[in-house]
Amino acid sequence: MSTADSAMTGTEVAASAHPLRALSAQDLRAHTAHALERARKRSGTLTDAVDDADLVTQHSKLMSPLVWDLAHIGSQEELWLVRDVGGRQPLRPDIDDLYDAFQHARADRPALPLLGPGEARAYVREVRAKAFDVLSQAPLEGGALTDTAFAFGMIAQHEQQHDETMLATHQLRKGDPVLHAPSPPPRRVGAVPAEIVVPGGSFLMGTSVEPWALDNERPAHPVFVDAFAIDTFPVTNGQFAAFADAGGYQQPRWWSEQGWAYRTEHDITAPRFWRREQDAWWRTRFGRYERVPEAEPVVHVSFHEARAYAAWARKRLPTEAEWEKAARYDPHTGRSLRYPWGDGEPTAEHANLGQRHLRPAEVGAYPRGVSPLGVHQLIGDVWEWTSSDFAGYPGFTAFPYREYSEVFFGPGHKVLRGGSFGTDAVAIRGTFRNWDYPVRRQIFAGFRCARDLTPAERG
Ligand code: AVJ
Ligand code: FE
Repeated sequence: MSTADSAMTGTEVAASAHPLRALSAQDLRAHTAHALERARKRSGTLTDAVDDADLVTQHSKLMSPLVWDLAHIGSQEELWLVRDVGGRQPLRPDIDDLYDAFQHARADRPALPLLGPGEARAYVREVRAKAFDVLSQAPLEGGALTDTAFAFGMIAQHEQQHDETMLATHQLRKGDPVLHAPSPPPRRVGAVPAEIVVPGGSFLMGTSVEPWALDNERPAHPVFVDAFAIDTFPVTNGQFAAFADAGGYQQPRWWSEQGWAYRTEHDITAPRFWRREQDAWWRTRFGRYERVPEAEPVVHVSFHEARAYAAWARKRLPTEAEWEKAARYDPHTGRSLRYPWGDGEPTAEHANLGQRHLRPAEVGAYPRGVSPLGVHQLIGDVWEWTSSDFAGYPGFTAFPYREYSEVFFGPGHKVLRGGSFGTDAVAIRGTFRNWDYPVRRQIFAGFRCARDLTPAERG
């Protein structure tokens, strides 16, 4: 960007000030190895929690057997790190096709001649040993794949993304609890306004300097966003229950045509995993049956349900640009931050991430995660549906493969932002973009509302 543009539309973190770029080659290798090890520890937790029979079972037509995710994690690591970056011989060229997500739909994967649990575990171990060997020798600058260890960061994110998918499979599985974690912190902020006004004007969306950002987050580009109001917190279970109890699921006027057709066809009357008992809503959560906690963000709602709630509340969903401006824009400097709280990496004090807890935290639980404008819990807890279709930014170039993002661009997928309690820190940023079909509910998705300003508020 030219200096004149920067002055008008703000900048992002200086490339030289980026925490990863400031590291020595040795420290960057250690940081990268740690990210890969953290992902592998989590994959172990998710797959060791159940027996072998369970690992090869399909718990839902929407999901793969856990053993498929595990070997697919290894297969991608082999393709990118061992073969591509490392230039090494393939370990298992014979299984490439089985673990190519584009060759076989999730529903068909159990019928494939997959590696068994023991074979899959041995395979990912062998791949990892080779990948670490490649990491110890690869130059971490120069080529686009190796620059700042990009491909290694991409693979750590890929494993964490599948770990979140496996966590969603756990939520769908029947039976007693097998995953355990402490409760998240309670609300820790006092009275705050219900909505925050975001001033109109340009801000810098996306990134051109974030070393491990994926292709769809690039490049940074100025976007004009009109003044609007956004909810301080994600919509809670208590608020969403009010919509359901007021007959929101029975009244077509709150729904889009597509949403109403979907609601009717599947007879949807509440968020997935909820059940109405005599006088209260209950839910199943990783094998536990419990009262729906009012103060937590609602989770397991589709885009269509989110949109209907917003219409009922006389609001709307934010666009993706609005969400990102609320999260990153610092009105004091005009700069776009890496995270709502600043440019520093997420800690346990900033956000509910990384499966440290098996649920979203109450709204107000993360005072240190607040954005400069005063918006809370944009990162962590629940993915947030936006009203935007998934599309490439101006100047988008697919990298390193079209099948990560580009083949999903179009009106069929809606963008989700911010990550959930099941998203690892390596796989979320202020610029990170997730996407899914508007009917999906098994993901850890909720939402917050936005609205246009009234003429009086515009002044
Ligand atoms: C970005 C979460 C939509 O899981 O489908 C995993 C990530 N891409 N393997 C997905 C991904 C290839 C992707 N999402
Ligand atoms: Fe994948």
